[in-house]
Amino acid sequence: MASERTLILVKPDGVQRKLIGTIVSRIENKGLNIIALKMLNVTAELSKQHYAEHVEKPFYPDLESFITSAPVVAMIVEGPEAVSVMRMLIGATNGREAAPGTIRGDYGSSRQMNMIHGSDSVDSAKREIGIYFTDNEICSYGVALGDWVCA
Ligand code: YYY
Ligand code: MG
Repeated sequence: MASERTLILVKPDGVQRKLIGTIVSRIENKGLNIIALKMLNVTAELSKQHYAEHVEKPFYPDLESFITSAPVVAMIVEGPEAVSVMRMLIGATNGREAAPGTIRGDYGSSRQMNMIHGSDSVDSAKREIGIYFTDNEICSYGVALGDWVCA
């Protein structure tokens, strides 16, 4: 089981709706490690870097307006198969289609305002982590309970 890192954002709607703690709790309860965390304002330039695969799509202008509209919380989450585990916790893109029990399924009913971003592959995660964090902002550490939670 490979340990992976993934880039997670609590998006502007998640921050505005006071869901930072709820989302952090879900990640911690799952047994994954948060190894970097900060609040920041996403600029238009940062948005274009992050969402490079979507920049030419019709929904991109609205996505950029939304993601730059208020602060986000960026995190790096580490653990066994962290990329796919976080995508499962997050749920489908559209909150109306996301399964109950997932973060998007439990808290949202919007396709655009879906509260949380998670990298979709190990390669995307590496790229996105490099956009949001410098090496000296990352604190990788072990936890004594790790073998009991994620073995
Ligand atoms: O990875 P994920 O966030 O689940 O979806 P993506 O297909 O990568 O799209 C990124 C982001 O763009 C999505 O979270 C909502 C928004 N979006 C949209 O507003 N309208 C669409 N038709 C597709 C995506
Ligand atoms: Mg995506």
